[in-house]
Amino acid sequence: MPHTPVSRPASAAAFERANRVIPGGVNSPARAFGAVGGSPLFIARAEGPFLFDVDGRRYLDFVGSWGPMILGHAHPAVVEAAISAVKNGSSYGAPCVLETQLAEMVIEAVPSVEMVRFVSSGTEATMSAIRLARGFTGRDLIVKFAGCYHGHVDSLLVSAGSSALTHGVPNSPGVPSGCTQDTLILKFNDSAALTELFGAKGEKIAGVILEPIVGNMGLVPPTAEFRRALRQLTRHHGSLLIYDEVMTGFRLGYGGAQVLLGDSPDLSCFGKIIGGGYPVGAYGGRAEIMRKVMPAGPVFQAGTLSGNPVAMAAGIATLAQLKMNPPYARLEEQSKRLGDGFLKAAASAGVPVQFNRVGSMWTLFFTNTPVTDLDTAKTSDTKRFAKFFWEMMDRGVYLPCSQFEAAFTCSAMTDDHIAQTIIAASEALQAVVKG
Ligand code: HOZ
Repeated sequence: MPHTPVSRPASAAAFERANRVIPGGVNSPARAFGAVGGSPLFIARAEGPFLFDVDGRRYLDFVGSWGPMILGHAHPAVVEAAISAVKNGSSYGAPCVLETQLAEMVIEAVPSVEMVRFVSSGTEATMSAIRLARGFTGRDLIVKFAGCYHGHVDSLLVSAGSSALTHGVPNSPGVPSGCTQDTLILKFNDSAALTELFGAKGEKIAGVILEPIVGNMGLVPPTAEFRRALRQLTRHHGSLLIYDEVMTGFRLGYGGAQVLLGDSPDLSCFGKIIGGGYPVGAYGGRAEIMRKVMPAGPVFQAGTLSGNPVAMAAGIATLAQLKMNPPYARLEEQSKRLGDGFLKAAASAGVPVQFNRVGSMWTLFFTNTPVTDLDTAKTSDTKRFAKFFWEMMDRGVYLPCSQFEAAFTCSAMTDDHIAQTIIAASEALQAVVKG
């Protein structure tokens, strides 16, 4: 089907205006379209599987606010819960029962978590988890993997994925070398390097943090051997294994990646879905570790808006929906169909691609090299990705604006939406070949 590039004057004007008062016009670089060029969409509203921009155009949304919107936008049960919570006041700076209720739901769903502490973002969750790992073990070293992104914590902003990678600053200026000198970087899925590092420094390693299924260099699953090595080595050396499930938590099954994989980390970080679209983070794990957190123990961590009642209510409503009416089997089936359609379309257009997927998280990489870590992710043709991105946008499909971000299918999508997306992708891939 022939198509003319779409202009979006209202978004372009809104971006220009924002650029005058907000650095880069956005409040998080992932949104800036830096890797694909042009102006980001300015969103007027969202409903179900759709975003509506300020130009009045509608898009099928495969970003879902970078993960939280598994039920689609403005799900009636979540809206109702948030409205009734906000009517009771927006923030108390004092405990409320909603916090305990959400904590109980997380603990019930995730066997490795016996106690949980709520914070306000994924960044806060990972920052607090590594502080706790250090406080608990009395050691300093933290191991992370190239291409994994754990928010913008100073000590973890090394070889970082997500927008740090997209914008070419995997090690940001402004982070003093003193903050990162105790962070050791390894290649994801490299069990041999992990074994060697633990052989040399195991007794000094406080913890190993990873996205168990990575979303922040595009979707990259772990090998079984890598996961086994992680658990065995950390256990043997008394280091804590920390799963950053900010993206995967309650996304890849009720609980998260660890429930899907049958893994048992010592600490886990959550965010996104457990706040139902409101600002939330959480970290949790075995009670003996969590009892070191102040005021139960000496490891300091605090926050005025931590356990915010509106966010708690939205999180409770979201988890209740996911438990009562689990969407996971259907998301798996639809996302698989989408991937099969993309692969068929790419083959017929003659575009080499890899489709990496676990459940409803996926990435179409523009490379003929299987993607298993950051180096292989970087073999992708990002120019082809950018062309594909805009061709999809112009056909009403909103994808993550970087090759190095996972896309998300949501439960509000119908079989027709999946079929329309495959048709859009076939046309877009033909356009990619023409350049
Ligand atoms: N953590 C999100 C997915 N990579 C990005 C969100 C953001 O940085 O705005």
